[in-house]
Amino acid sequence: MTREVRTTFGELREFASWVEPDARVAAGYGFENGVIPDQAQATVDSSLAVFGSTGRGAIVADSRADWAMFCQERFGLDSARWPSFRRHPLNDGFVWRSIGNGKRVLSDAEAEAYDRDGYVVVEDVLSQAFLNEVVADLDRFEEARAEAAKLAGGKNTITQAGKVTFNVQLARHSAALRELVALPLLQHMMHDLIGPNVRLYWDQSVYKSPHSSLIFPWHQDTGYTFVDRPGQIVTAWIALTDANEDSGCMWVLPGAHRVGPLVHEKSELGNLVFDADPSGMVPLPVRAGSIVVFAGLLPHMTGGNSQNWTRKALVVEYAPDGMNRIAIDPWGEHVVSPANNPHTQFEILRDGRPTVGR
Ligand SMILES: O=C(O)CCC(=O)C(=O)O
Repeated sequence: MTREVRTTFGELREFASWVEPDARVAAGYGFENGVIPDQAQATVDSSLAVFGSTGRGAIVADSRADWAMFCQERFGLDSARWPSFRRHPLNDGFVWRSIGNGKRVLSDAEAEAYDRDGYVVVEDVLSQAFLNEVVADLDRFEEARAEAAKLAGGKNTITQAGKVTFNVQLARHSAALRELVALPLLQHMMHDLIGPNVRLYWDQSVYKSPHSSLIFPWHQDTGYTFVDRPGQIVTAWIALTDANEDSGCMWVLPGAHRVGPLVHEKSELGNLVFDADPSGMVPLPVRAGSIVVFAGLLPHMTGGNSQNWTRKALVVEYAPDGMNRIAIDPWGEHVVSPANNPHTQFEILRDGRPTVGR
């Protein structure tokens, strides 16, 4: 059923990323000098298009995720295109900022894609020889992790023996991993996406066992710990083996990063942001050695692995130097702590210059 909501342009202008209609479009509606006054009447329909009161074509036909969230929160209008978004209580007026000028490695088209969709895929970055070196190191930690999970009755946090294992903050223990997280390509890409001062924020391996139907549910990487600069966290998901729809590749909801931090529910499988698969989800199958680079705010999930080999991936998150984590204590007070542990969150770029890996 089509629903419509009556409002004014003044109210629509409260949407922080509101873009004024082209002056010619506005003039075509009879608004003098192409300027639409705040008190002019408007209608928003269930496709989230905006119409002026003269009833001609749509003045705005934009259904970006942040606009969808504004319409959900303000008018109770749900769009067919987007899932229902539940804002994190600390997400007070988040606005997505586009990447500026002065890029080093991203082309304009890639920067535009990251801004619009929240991700770019960089194919075939790592040689098989280097992959072998990294995987050999990770496999050593993996055995210990799987053993610890077995001793804990098969489950240790979100690791489940024989199904999926997560091994966290290994860069401090492995020279190959330290080389990987500070590859010049990644350093320069983080310069383009984050800025001149960048730290490693988090790293973890994720192994999906053969014939494991476990999914890793829809979440934002910022959905585990709230941070004060969520729009600047960037994740590099590095495929250490091939990853496709049958072996547990990455799935994303393009464009949904623009809504900022969302509420996550805790589940056995991990924190989750949507109960059901959103209709706009897309798979990102990649060959071993490729990297999916995405915004820490982009909702994503991985599927099960029906193959007879282990799907291996490394998640590396980067953040601007100076970023803080914010937790809420039982008395409702904010507990602020800097994400700058020198062993696990070391700098990779200072004033635009690589600090490690050279
Ligand atoms: O590699 C996977 O299967 C899941 C990775 C992921 O989304 C994460 O660790 O946040």
